[in-house]
Amino acid sequence: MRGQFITLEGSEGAGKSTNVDSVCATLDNAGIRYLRTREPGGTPMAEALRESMLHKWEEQVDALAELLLVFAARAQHLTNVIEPALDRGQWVVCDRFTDASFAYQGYGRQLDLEKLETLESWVHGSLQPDLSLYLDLEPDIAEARIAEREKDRMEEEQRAFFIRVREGYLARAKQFERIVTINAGQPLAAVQADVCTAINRFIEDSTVRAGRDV
Ligand code: Z5A
Repeated sequence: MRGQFITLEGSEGAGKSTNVDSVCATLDNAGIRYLRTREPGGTPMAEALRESMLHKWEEQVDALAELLLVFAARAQHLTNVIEPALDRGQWVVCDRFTDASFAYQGYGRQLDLEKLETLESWVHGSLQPDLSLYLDLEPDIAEARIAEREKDRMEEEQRAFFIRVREGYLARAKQFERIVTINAGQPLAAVQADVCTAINRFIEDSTVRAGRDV
């Protein structure tokens, strides 16, 4: 039986790293075997592309070059890690995936969405996450949460950029049923409870689907 593909999305400060832990703890409790990974990254070469993408270069970084870097990393990650794991029947929990490219490069950088759709079908064909949790947070709250940490090239963007990124995520959440929006502005325990509920519901539904397929 093929594994299920779960992704976590949200802008910086929304609590993705913290909540990936909650997703994994919920899968552990259910006795589900999974692989935890992230984008950009997840393989040695894809991690090197991530470093390059987030580095504060002295030259201007072209938006298309940025987009191609994340998709190059994704191609490497899909072929070497994600697809083999799903084929082995392992579930995959991935911190960000292609919804982030639409939000950051499509809406944030205002690149042509059709170009993104072309790359998406070229790089991952019909593969899509089975469930995506989108942690939604107002950019000003997000900014306050990460105020103390050292910022990478993306995190140094202006508020208007992050407002567009959020619009991008919200638009995709409206468009795709697989995306469950969670209010990341709540106290952490409440966000974690929502994450846990969404994952348990998904486990139940996939058990029912698997029973039907037998
Ligand atoms: N990127 C892209 O442009 N295109 C793509 O296709 C892909 C990615 C895949 C790296 O991502 C960058 O790559 C990212 C988008 C771009 N750039 N930006 N900006 P990343 O996922 O590795 O990096 P990140 O967005 O900075 O996320 P993070 O560090 O992994 O997590 P986080 O969302 O900021 O959450 P956190 O570290 O768990 O929480 C932040 C702080 O808030 C921390 O102190 C927590 O204790 C606190 N927190 C968390 N939840 C709460 C609640 N509920 N209440 C109060 N405080 C909280």
